[in-house]
Amino acid sequence: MQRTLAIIKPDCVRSNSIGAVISRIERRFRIIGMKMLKLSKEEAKRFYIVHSGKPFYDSLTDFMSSGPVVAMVLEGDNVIEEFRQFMGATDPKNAEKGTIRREFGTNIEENAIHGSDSEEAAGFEINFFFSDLELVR
Ligand code: 3AN
Repeated sequence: MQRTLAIIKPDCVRSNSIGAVISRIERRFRIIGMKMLKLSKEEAKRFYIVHSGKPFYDSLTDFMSSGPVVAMVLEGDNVIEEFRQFMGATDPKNAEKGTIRREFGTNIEENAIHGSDSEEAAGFEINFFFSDLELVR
């Protein structure tokens, strides 16, 4: 059994699309934890530390701390890869039809949703947002 960390990003919260996105997620995946919060700039920088050398790091962390997000933990066989497929490509204009980013994303930065890209990332990201007590067993 695998776990992944999903985040409904600030753009998607601002467009009042939380319900629509969660509804789609729960049709396909098992949600075992969920919370709404607003990251500070420093917290966003810590969360995205793997991108600290990239030219978009400052802008990305400004965006991710610009408003509330909804963080979720999903559990299932191969959930990391399946949820990545479900989100669609990073740039919404390259994302397949029917994916969350294609439907709800605005551009390569404001792309509606995040999903962990490996087991190592999922471990770090789940611990970042949730304690064991906050996950349904
Ligand atoms: P993904 O979320 O598809 O795994 P990553 O890990 O390459 O994409 O990038 C993390 C986040 O950084 C993306 N979700 C997006 O918000 C932002 N991002 C990625 N590439 C760019 C870029 N070229 N310009 C601006 N923001 C970007």
